[in-house]
Amino acid sequence: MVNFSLTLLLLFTLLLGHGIVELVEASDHHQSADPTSQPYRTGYHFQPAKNWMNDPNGPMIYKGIYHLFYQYNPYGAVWGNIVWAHSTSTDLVNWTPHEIALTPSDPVDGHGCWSGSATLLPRGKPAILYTGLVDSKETQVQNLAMPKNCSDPYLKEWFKYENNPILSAPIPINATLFRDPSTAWLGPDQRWRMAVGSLIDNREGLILLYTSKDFEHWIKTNNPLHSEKHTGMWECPDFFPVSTGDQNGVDTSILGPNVKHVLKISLFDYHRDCYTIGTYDVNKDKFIPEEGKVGGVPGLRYDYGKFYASKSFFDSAKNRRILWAWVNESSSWGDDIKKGWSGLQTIPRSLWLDKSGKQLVQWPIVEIESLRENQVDLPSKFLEGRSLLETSGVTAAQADIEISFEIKEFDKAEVLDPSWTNPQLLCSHKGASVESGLGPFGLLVLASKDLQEYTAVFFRIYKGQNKYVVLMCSDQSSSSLNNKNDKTSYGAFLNVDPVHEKLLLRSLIDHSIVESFGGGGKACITARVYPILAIENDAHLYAFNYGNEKVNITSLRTWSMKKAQINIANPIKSVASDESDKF
Ligand code: DQQ
Repeated sequence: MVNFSLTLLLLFTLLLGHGIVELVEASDHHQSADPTSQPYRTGYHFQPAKNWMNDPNGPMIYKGIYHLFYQYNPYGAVWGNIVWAHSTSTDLVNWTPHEIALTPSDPVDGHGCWSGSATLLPRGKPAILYTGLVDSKETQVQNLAMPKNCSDPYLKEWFKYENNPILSAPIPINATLFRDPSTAWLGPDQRWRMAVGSLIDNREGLILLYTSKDFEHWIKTNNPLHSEKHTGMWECPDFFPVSTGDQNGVDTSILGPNVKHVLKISLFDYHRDCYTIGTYDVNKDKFIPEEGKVGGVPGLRYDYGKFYASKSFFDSAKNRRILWAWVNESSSWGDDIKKGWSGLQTIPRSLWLDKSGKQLVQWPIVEIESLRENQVDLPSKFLEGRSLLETSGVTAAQADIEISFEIKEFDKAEVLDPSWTNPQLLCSHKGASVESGLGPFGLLVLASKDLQEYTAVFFRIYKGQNKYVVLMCSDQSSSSLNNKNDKTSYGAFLNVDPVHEKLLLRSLIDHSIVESFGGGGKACITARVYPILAIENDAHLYAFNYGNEKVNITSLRTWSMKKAQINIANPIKSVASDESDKF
């Protein structure tokens, strides 16, 4: 196999000498790096000031304020001592930290306050359902918590319902495999429904369903909402309707002919978030997938990279459904402890049903564009085979880039072997270093000047049996000279027709995270990378084409991203009120 770094390095020197590599300069203005920041700390992704963070919990909008709770270890940068930490925002971009919302207390959650969800009850009153760990054996129960003061839009203080737990594991469920209550939805019979993740008979993942008239007393339905054999434990279920007519989100309780339902589960054994689109029969309380299996591998995934334990909520202020997910580190525990923190949340994504009705589409919330500055535009141009194009004038370590490719000649496309059905495997066999007829072409991000380090996000086009097949990859194999990191390559087949459609790619680059959206959000891949050379102002950004056939860049637009104010302000004091809320 060709050593791509070396090849690109030689190619780069050669082409630069011949004036073939262009430097796209729009402005001399560079955002100066914050000298106090660590190279891997992000500028606009949600993370606590320090320590460990995992799942997003209970996202909601209440009295115009966005809330995000999250699984947090107050004492260190590794998982443990789990509480519900809490932050709020008015724009989903800048976040203010609050006091911890839920801390362990015997007997209902003395060993941990694990994941759960928020539900807005009639008259808008919020309630949290979460998993409590009652002993050191990880016995799990479900608990209810309510705000102490509903007139406080920041919902700073919470109390636990006096009759907790509201649920213990039913026979024959193993009580250590019973967790993560979903946002509840209200049926036409005026009963609430709540989904809980579980496992039976060793390998059958399932979603237990409970109903309640008053949100306090819950009864298990006879059948699970859905189950599948040989899939392992299902964590963090999310169940919600999506509109079939437009991109608007809908409230979690909406039923009817204009919606389909989405069931998302987090597959514990594979550490991936899978979903299926289907119909929900509210009378039988059954979810019927339209196609395939929710726990199938390969199946539909929100993100084909590092992305887990996601949770969505309906943003009634802007009529959209927003998705959050935990992005774990790819570094060693030792390095996490040294840097003092671990875990990010994705940029919140709007999510809707694709026109085909067969998959979801995701796109970073529009508010994130308020951080864009120093726009650099490149007019349409051909990128010859085996060439590079640098985009300068932006802070390449903290940037947003959108590129669009058009393909005119398909003759050189490699034939797709019918046995190549696993895109991730294909991307790891055919990384950015392997040239072919049509591709790889895409972006080299967080790249060092000499290309010893880079993360490659790219497309390859194959000749399938009766159509062209587009593969999207995120190749981390050369992302860092530090070999202790997990550098797995990720991949997805992208459901676009390159003959009639442009190939769109957007990447949000933020020091140690690269979130990429292919085909306008039809396939998403998130990667964590820790370059040693390509940090701060030494990071570079290139468009590249390592295939034999030229491709046309129809547009290339790049922005520096400003730093967001995330969890650095002092906690907001709760709004004084005489009102003492009871459930
Ligand atoms: N994380 C939580 C659990 C959940 C898991 C514990 C998913 O409730 O199942 O921190 O990452």
